[in-house]
Amino acid sequence: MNAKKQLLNIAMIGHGFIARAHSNAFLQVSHFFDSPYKLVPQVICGRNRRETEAMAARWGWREVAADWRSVVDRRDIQVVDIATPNALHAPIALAAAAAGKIVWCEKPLSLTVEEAETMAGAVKNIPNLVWFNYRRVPAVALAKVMLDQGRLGQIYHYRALYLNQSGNNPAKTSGWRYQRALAGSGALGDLLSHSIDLAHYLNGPIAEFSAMAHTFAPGRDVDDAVALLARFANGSVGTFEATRYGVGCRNRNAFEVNGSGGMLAFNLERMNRLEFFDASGPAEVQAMRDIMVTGPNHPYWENFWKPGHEIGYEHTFIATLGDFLQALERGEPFHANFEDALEVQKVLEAILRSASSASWVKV
Ligand code: SOE
Repeated sequence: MNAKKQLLNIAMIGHGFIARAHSNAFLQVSHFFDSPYKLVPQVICGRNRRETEAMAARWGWREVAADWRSVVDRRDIQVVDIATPNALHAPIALAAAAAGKIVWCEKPLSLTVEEAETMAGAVKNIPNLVWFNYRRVPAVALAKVMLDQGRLGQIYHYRALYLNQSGNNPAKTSGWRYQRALAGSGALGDLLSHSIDLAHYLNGPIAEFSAMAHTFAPGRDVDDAVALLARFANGSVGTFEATRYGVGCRNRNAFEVNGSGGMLAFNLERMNRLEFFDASGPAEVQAMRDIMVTGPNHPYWENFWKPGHEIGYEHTFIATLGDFLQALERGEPFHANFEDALEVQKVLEAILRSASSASWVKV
Protein backbone atom coordinates (compact mmCIF):
# COMPACT_ATOMS: atom_id res chain seq x y z
CA MET A 1 0.00 0.00 0.00
CA ASN A 2 2.86 2.36 0.89
CA ALA A 3 4.36 1.81 -2.57
CA LYS A 4 1.52 3.83 -4.08
CA LYS A 5 1.91 6.70 -1.66
CA GLN A 6 3.46 9.96 -2.69
CA LEU A 7 6.68 10.57 -0.76
CA LEU A 8 7.13 13.83 1.11
CA ASN A 9 10.76 13.96 2.21
CA ILE A 10 11.16 16.40 5.08
CA ALA A 11 14.09 18.57 6.03
CA MET A 12 13.59 19.82 9.59
CA ILE A 13 15.69 22.71 10.85
CA GLY A 14 16.05 22.62 14.64
CA HIS A 15 16.59 19.98 17.32
CA GLY A 16 15.00 21.33 20.50
CA PHE A 17 11.80 20.66 22.43
CA ILE A 18 9.42 21.61 19.65
CA ALA A 19 11.43 19.69 17.03
CA ARG A 20 10.68 16.57 19.10
CA ALA A 21 6.95 17.33 18.99
CA HIS A 22 7.19 17.74 15.20
CA SER A 23 9.26 14.56 14.74
CA ASN A 24 6.70 12.58 16.69
CA ALA A 25 3.88 13.93 14.52
CA PHE A 26 5.76 13.01 11.34
CA LEU A 27 6.09 9.43 12.58
CA GLN A 28 2.57 9.14 13.97
CA VAL A 29 0.28 10.91 11.53
CA SER A 30 -0.23 7.97 9.18
CA HIS A 31 -1.30 5.81 12.16
CA PHE A 32 -4.27 8.10 12.87
CA PHE A 33 -5.12 9.84 9.58
CA ASP A 34 -5.61 8.36 6.10
CA SER A 35 -3.70 10.18 3.41
CA PRO A 36 -2.07 9.46 0.07
CA TYR A 37 1.26 10.78 1.38
CA LYS A 38 4.13 9.05 3.12
CA LEU A 39 6.18 11.41 5.27
CA VAL A 40 9.88 10.63 5.38
CA PRO A 41 12.06 12.21 8.09
CA GLN A 42 14.96 12.66 5.69
CA VAL A 43 17.35 15.22 7.13
CA ILE A 44 17.55 17.05 10.44
CA CYS A 45 19.65 20.16 10.58
CA GLY A 46 21.21 21.73 13.68
CA ARG A 47 24.31 23.60 14.75
CA ASN A 48 25.07 21.34 17.72
CA ARG A 49 26.36 18.18 16.03
CA ARG A 50 26.18 15.92 19.08
CA GLU A 51 22.60 16.89 19.99
CA THR A 52 21.44 16.76 16.37
CA GLU A 53 22.90 13.27 15.94
CA ALA A 54 21.21 12.14 19.17
CA MET A 55 17.88 13.50 17.91
CA ALA A 56 18.37 11.79 14.56
CA ALA A 57 19.07 8.45 16.20
CA ARG A 58 16.10 8.66 18.57
CA TRP A 59 13.52 9.94 16.08
CA GLY A 60 14.55 8.14 12.91
CA TRP A 61 16.04 11.00 10.89
CA ARG A 62 18.08 9.46 8.09
CA GLU A 63 20.69 12.20 7.74
CA VAL A 64 22.18 15.01 9.79
CA ALA A 65 23.29 18.39 8.44
CA ALA A 66 24.84 21.45 10.05
CA ASP A 67 23.92 24.29 7.68
CA TRP A 68 20.26 24.87 6.77
CA ARG A 69 21.32 26.47 3.47
CA SER A 70 22.68 23.12 2.34
CA VAL A 71 19.31 21.37 2.72
CA VAL A 72 16.47 23.78 1.86
CA ASP A 73 16.90 23.58 -1.90
CA ARG A 74 17.87 19.93 -2.23
CA ARG A 75 15.97 18.30 -5.08
CA ASP A 76 15.02 15.26 -3.02
CA ILE A 77 13.34 17.42 -0.33
CA GLN A 78 9.65 18.34 -0.68
CA VAL A 79 8.98 19.90 2.74
CA VAL A 80 11.00 22.29 4.91
CA ASP A 81 9.92 22.34 8.55
CA ILE A 82 11.18 25.26 10.64
CA ALA A 83 11.62 24.53 14.35
CA THR A 84 14.34 27.07 15.11
CA PRO A 85 14.63 30.18 17.28
CA ASN A 86 12.29 32.83 15.89
CA ALA A 87 14.98 34.98 14.23
CA LEU A 88 15.70 32.20 11.73
CA HIS A 89 12.08 31.70 10.63
CA ALA A 90 12.16 34.40 7.93
CA PRO A 91 15.46 33.58 6.20
CA ILE A 92 14.73 29.84 6.15
CA ALA A 93 11.11 30.23 5.03
CA LEU A 94 12.08 32.64 2.25
CA ALA A 95 14.83 30.33 0.97
CA ALA A 96 12.51 27.30 1.13
CA ALA A 97 9.72 29.17 -0.66
CA ALA A 98 12.14 30.33 -3.36
CA ALA A 99 13.07 26.68 -3.87
CA GLY A 100 9.35 25.81 -4.20
CA LYS A 101 9.17 23.63 -1.05
CA ILE A 102 6.10 23.12 1.09
CA VAL A 103 6.85 25.21 4.20
CA TRP A 104 5.84 24.47 7.81
CA CYS A 105 6.90 27.03 10.39
CA GLU A 106 6.77 27.41 14.17
CA LYS A 107 5.05 30.35 15.81
CA PRO A 108 5.39 33.28 16.14
CA LEU A 109 5.90 33.58 12.40
CA SER A 110 8.58 36.28 12.51
CA LEU A 111 10.23 39.08 14.45
CA THR A 112 8.35 41.88 12.67
CA VAL A 113 5.22 42.50 10.62
CA GLU A 114 7.39 43.53 7.69
CA GLU A 115 9.10 40.12 7.73
CA ALA A 116 5.77 38.33 8.13
CA GLU A 117 4.31 40.16 5.12
CA THR A 118 7.26 39.16 2.96
CA MET A 119 6.98 35.56 4.17
CA ALA A 120 3.23 35.37 3.55
CA GLY A 121 3.77 36.80 0.06
CA ALA A 122 6.52 34.29 -0.69
CA VAL A 123 4.35 31.25 0.11
CA LYS A 124 1.19 32.58 -1.55
CA ASN A 125 1.15 29.77 -4.11
CA ILE A 126 2.83 27.14 -1.94
CA PRO A 127 1.09 24.91 0.62
CA ASN A 128 2.05 26.26 4.03
CA LEU A 129 1.32 25.77 7.70
CA VAL A 130 2.08 27.54 10.98
CA TRP A 131 2.16 25.34 14.07
CA PHE A 132 -0.64 27.00 16.03
CA ASN A 133 -1.31 23.50 17.30
CA TYR A 134 -3.87 24.39 19.98
CA ARG A 135 -6.57 24.91 17.34
CA ARG A 136 -6.55 21.10 17.06
CA VAL A 137 -7.23 20.28 20.72
CA PRO A 138 -10.57 18.45 20.30
CA ALA A 139 -12.15 20.56 23.07
CA VAL A 140 -11.06 23.76 21.30
CA ALA A 141 -12.37 22.44 17.98
CA LEU A 142 -15.67 21.62 19.70
CA ALA A 143 -15.83 25.18 21.09
CA LYS A 144 -15.37 26.43 17.52
CA VAL A 145 -18.23 24.21 16.27
CA MET A 146 -20.52 25.44 19.06
CA LEU A 147 -19.65 29.10 18.46
CA ASP A 148 -20.19 28.71 14.71
CA GLN A 149 -23.58 27.09 15.42
CA GLY A 150 -24.51 30.18 17.44
CA ARG A 151 -25.00 28.15 20.64
CA LEU A 152 -23.67 31.06 22.69
CA GLY A 153 -25.87 33.69 21.04
CA GLN A 154 -24.45 37.19 21.04
CA ILE A 155 -20.88 37.17 22.38
CA TYR A 156 -20.22 39.67 25.18
CA HIS A 157 -16.87 38.62 26.64
CA TYR A 158 -13.76 36.74 25.46
CA ARG A 159 -11.15 36.19 28.17
CA ALA A 160 -7.79 34.51 27.59
CA LEU A 161 -4.86 33.52 29.78
CA TYR A 162 -1.55 31.91 28.93
CA LEU A 163 0.37 31.40 32.14
CA ASN A 164 3.50 29.40 32.83
CA GLN A 165 6.32 29.81 35.30
CA SER A 166 9.25 29.32 32.94
CA GLY A 167 10.67 32.80 33.52
CA ASN A 168 10.85 32.51 37.31
CA ASN A 169 14.53 31.61 37.12
CA PRO A 170 17.07 34.40 36.50
CA ALA A 171 19.58 31.85 35.18
CA LYS A 172 17.43 31.50 32.08
CA THR A 173 18.44 34.92 30.77
CA SER A 174 20.94 33.35 28.39
CA GLY A 175 18.48 31.09 26.49
CA TRP A 176 17.31 32.23 23.06
CA ARG A 177 13.75 32.70 24.30
CA TYR A 178 15.04 35.49 26.58
CA GLN A 179 16.96 37.48 23.97
CA ARG A 180 15.16 40.01 21.82
CA ALA A 181 17.57 39.57 18.90
CA LEU A 182 16.70 35.86 18.67
CA ALA A 183 13.11 35.72 19.95
CA GLY A 184 11.70 39.17 19.07
CA SER A 185 9.76 39.28 22.34
CA GLY A 186 9.16 37.22 25.48
CA ALA A 187 5.83 36.01 26.82
CA LEU A 188 4.26 38.04 24.02
CA GLY A 189 5.49 35.96 21.07
CA ASP A 190 5.97 32.71 22.92
CA LEU A 191 2.66 32.51 24.78
CA LEU A 192 0.28 35.33 23.87
CA SER A 193 0.68 34.52 20.15
CA HIS A 194 -1.23 31.28 20.84
CA SER A 195 -3.99 33.17 22.68
CA ILE A 196 -4.34 35.72 19.88
CA ASP A 197 -4.51 33.00 17.24
CA LEU A 198 -7.20 31.15 19.21
CA ALA A 199 -9.13 34.39 19.73
CA HIS A 200 -9.06 35.12 15.99
CA TYR A 201 -10.14 31.55 15.27
CA LEU A 202 -12.95 31.45 17.82
CA ASN A 203 -14.17 35.05 18.10
CA GLY A 204 -12.88 36.85 15.01
CA PRO A 205 -10.63 39.86 14.55
CA ILE A 206 -9.63 42.25 17.33
CA ALA A 207 -10.45 45.86 16.45
CA GLU A 208 -8.56 47.84 19.09
CA PHE A 209 -6.82 47.46 22.44
CA SER A 210 -4.69 48.96 25.15
CA ALA A 211 -1.74 46.89 26.37
CA MET A 212 0.95 46.80 29.02
CA ALA A 213 4.15 44.76 29.10
CA HIS A 214 6.46 44.17 32.04
CA THR A 215 9.87 42.59 32.64
CA PHE A 216 10.60 41.27 36.12
CA ALA A 217 14.10 39.83 35.64
CA PRO A 218 16.92 42.38 35.71
CA GLY A 219 18.95 42.27 32.53
CA ARG A 220 16.36 40.57 30.36
CA ASP A 221 15.55 42.48 27.18
CA VAL A 222 12.20 40.79 26.50
CA ASP A 223 8.84 41.09 28.24
CA ASP A 224 8.07 38.60 31.01
CA ALA A 225 4.37 39.48 31.20
CA VAL A 226 1.83 41.19 29.00
CA ALA A 227 -1.82 42.16 29.44
CA LEU A 228 -4.44 43.81 27.31
CA LEU A 229 -7.97 45.17 27.25
CA ALA A 230 -9.51 44.71 23.85
CA ARG A 231 -12.58 45.26 21.70
CA PHE A 232 -13.39 42.69 19.03
CA ALA A 233 -14.89 43.52 15.64
CA ASN A 234 -18.04 41.53 16.65
CA GLY A 235 -18.68 44.00 19.49
CA SER A 236 -17.49 41.77 22.32
CA VAL A 237 -15.01 42.88 24.97
CA GLY A 238 -11.79 40.99 25.60
CA THR A 239 -9.06 40.66 28.20
CA PHE A 240 -5.76 38.82 27.68
CA GLU A 241 -2.91 38.01 30.03
CA ALA A 242 0.27 36.06 29.33
CA THR A 243 3.18 35.60 31.70
CA ARG A 244 6.23 33.49 32.40
CA TYR A 245 5.76 34.32 36.09
CA GLY A 246 2.43 32.56 36.55
CA VAL A 247 3.88 30.54 39.42
CA GLY A 248 1.58 27.61 40.07
CA CYS A 249 0.65 27.23 36.41
CA ARG A 250 2.69 24.94 34.21
CA ASN A 251 0.94 25.52 30.89
CA ARG A 252 -2.37 27.26 31.50
CA ASN A 253 -3.58 28.20 28.05
CA ALA A 254 -7.17 29.03 28.87
CA PHE A 255 -10.13 30.96 27.53
CA GLU A 256 -13.69 31.76 28.58
CA VAL A 257 -16.50 33.08 26.42
CA ASN A 258 -19.73 34.59 27.75
CA GLY A 259 -22.63 35.05 25.39
CA SER A 260 -26.36 35.67 25.65
CA GLY A 261 -26.90 31.90 25.25
CA GLY A 262 -24.33 30.61 27.71
CA MET A 263 -20.66 30.20 28.53
CA LEU A 264 -17.70 28.12 27.36
CA ALA A 265 -14.48 27.58 29.33
CA PHE A 266 -11.31 25.74 28.36
CA ASN A 267 -8.00 25.18 30.15
CA LEU A 268 -5.19 23.28 28.46
CA GLU A 269 -4.16 21.85 31.84
CA ARG A 270 -7.38 19.79 31.54
CA MET A 271 -7.20 19.54 27.80
CA ASN A 272 -9.77 16.78 27.31
CA ARG A 273 -12.52 18.89 28.91
CA LEU A 274 -14.74 21.72 27.72
CA GLU A 275 -17.05 23.43 30.17
CA PHE A 276 -20.40 24.59 28.86
CA PHE A 277 -23.20 26.53 30.53
CA ASP A 278 -26.41 26.43 28.52
CA ALA A 279 -28.57 29.43 29.41
CA SER A 280 -31.47 28.15 27.34
CA GLY A 281 -32.50 25.31 29.68
CA PRO A 282 -34.83 25.52 32.73
CA ALA A 283 -33.22 27.98 35.19
CA GLU A 284 -33.54 25.64 38.19
CA VAL A 285 -31.24 23.03 36.63
CA GLN A 286 -28.81 25.32 34.85
CA ALA A 287 -25.21 24.52 35.72
CA MET A 288 -21.81 24.28 34.15
CA ARG A 289 -21.39 20.97 32.29
CA ASP A 290 -17.94 19.44 32.26
CA ILE A 291 -17.85 17.74 28.85
CA MET A 292 -15.23 15.07 28.32
CA VAL A 293 -14.30 15.76 24.70
CA THR A 294 -13.12 12.30 23.69
CA GLY A 295 -16.19 11.26 21.70
CA PRO A 296 -18.64 10.16 20.66
CA ASN A 297 -19.36 12.77 18.00
CA HIS A 298 -16.49 15.07 18.99
CA PRO A 299 -13.80 16.47 16.69
CA TYR A 300 -11.04 13.88 16.02
CA TRP A 301 -12.66 11.16 18.14
CA GLU A 302 -12.60 8.71 15.25
CA ASN A 303 -8.90 9.43 14.62
CA PHE A 304 -7.69 8.72 18.13
CA TRP A 305 -8.94 6.38 20.87
CA LYS A 306 -12.33 5.18 22.09
CA PRO A 307 -14.53 7.60 24.10
CA GLY A 308 -13.08 8.24 27.54
CA HIS A 309 -9.52 7.40 26.49
CA GLU A 310 -7.74 10.70 26.84
CA ILE A 311 -5.24 12.24 24.45
CA GLY A 312 -2.28 14.57 25.08
CA TYR A 313 -0.15 17.45 23.84
CA GLU A 314 1.43 15.40 21.04
CA HIS A 315 -1.96 14.68 19.46
CA THR A 316 -2.46 18.37 18.72
CA PHE A 317 0.55 18.27 16.38
CA ILE A 318 -0.59 14.99 14.83
CA ALA A 319 -4.07 16.40 14.16
CA THR A 320 -2.62 19.62 12.72
CA LEU A 321 -0.60 17.56 10.28
CA GLY A 322 -3.49 15.20 9.52
CA ASP A 323 -5.68 18.16 8.57
CA PHE A 324 -2.88 19.72 6.52
CA LEU A 325 -2.37 16.53 4.50
CA GLN A 326 -6.10 16.27 3.87
CA ALA A 327 -6.19 19.88 2.63
CA LEU A 328 -3.16 19.20 0.45
CA GLU A 329 -4.83 16.17 -1.09
CA ARG A 330 -8.02 18.11 -1.82
CA GLY A 331 -6.23 21.25 -2.99
CA GLU A 332 -7.98 23.24 -0.25
CA PRO A 333 -6.50 26.02 1.87
CA PHE A 334 -5.20 25.02 5.30
CA HIS A 335 -5.44 27.09 8.49
CA ALA A 336 -3.49 28.28 10.44
CA ASN A 337 -1.26 29.36 7.57
CA PHE A 338 1.22 32.20 7.03
CA GLU A 339 -1.62 34.66 6.33
CA ASP A 340 -3.29 33.78 9.64
CA ALA A 341 0.07 34.11 11.43
CA LEU A 342 0.63 37.49 9.77
CA GLU A 343 -2.64 38.68 11.36
CA VAL A 344 -1.32 37.50 14.75
CA GLN A 345 1.99 39.26 14.11
CA LYS A 346 0.17 42.55 13.45
CA VAL A 347 -1.45 42.29 16.87
CA LEU A 348 1.85 41.40 18.58
CA GLU A 349 3.61 44.38 17.06
CA ALA A 350 0.72 46.72 17.89
CA ILE A 351 0.82 45.48 21.50
CA LEU A 352 4.43 46.66 21.84
CA ARG A 353 3.39 50.02 20.34
CA SER A 354 0.47 50.34 22.72
CA ALA A 355 2.52 49.27 25.73
CA SER A 356 5.32 51.75 25.07
CA SER A 357 2.97 54.66 24.41
CA ALA A 358 0.39 53.67 27.08
CA SER A 359 -2.37 54.28 24.56
CA TRP A 360 -5.20 52.52 22.70
CA VAL A 361 -4.29 51.30 19.22
CA LYS A 362 -6.37 50.06 16.33
CA VAL A 363 -5.20 46.90 14.59
C1 SOE B 1 7.00 27.74 25.94
O1 SOE B 1 7.37 27.19 27.13
C2 SOE B 1 6.37 26.75 25.02
O2 SOE B 1 7.29 25.80 24.63
C3 SOE B 1 5.89 27.53 23.80
O3 SOE B 1 6.96 28.02 23.03
C4 SOE B 1 4.99 26.69 22.98
O4 SOE B 1 4.51 27.40 21.89
C5 SOE B 1 3.88 26.25 23.87
O5 SOE B 1 2.93 25.59 23.13
C6 SOE B 1 4.42 25.37 24.97
O6 SOE B 1 5.28 26.14 25.68
